[in-house]
Amino acid sequence: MNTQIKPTMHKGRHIAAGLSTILAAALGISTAMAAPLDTSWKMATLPQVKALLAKDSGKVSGKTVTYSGKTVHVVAAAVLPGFPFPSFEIHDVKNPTLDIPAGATVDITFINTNKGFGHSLDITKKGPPYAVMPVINPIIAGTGFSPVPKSGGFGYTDFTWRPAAGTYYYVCQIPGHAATGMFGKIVVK
Ligand SMILES: [Cu+2]
Repeated sequence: MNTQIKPTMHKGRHIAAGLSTILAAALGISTAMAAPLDTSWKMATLPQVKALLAKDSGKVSGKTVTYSGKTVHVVAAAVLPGFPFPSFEIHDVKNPTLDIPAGATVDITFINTNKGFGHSLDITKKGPPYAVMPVINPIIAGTGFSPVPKSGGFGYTDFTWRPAAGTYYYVCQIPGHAATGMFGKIVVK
């Protein structure tokens, strides 16, 4: 039995490694500036960050950002200058509620603009309160921990999410951040 299982596992690993290489090449991902063990983060200057933020496809009304269409683009920053630490911002609204139509494909871009601090944007069905050491389970989609921004460069990454109708939360999983308010609600209906 062992002799059959071992080669199969080996083969699976090789296929996985090959696929990620192909994907990285197809998406034009540069590994040169990314954090170790994670090749999905790209780097932007502040003007590039502002251009990315302007691509959010939602419309703001109070503390809610409403999206429409079959493909929506959410662009969130972590702690823009002038906002209280720790927080997310979309269209300069702190931790807004996102209203997303059911059936939409959601492209999410997350940019960490908070020099010296890591953040994440991860999606879960688990609502607040969150513990200081968050063990938020399960995470449905998200970025995982960002690189820590240094002078002049901010890490950003994208992921695609196809949610079923329901209520979700976007949270930062760096210890203490969700517990002190770094989260927001997502309503898909
Ligand atoms: Cu955070």
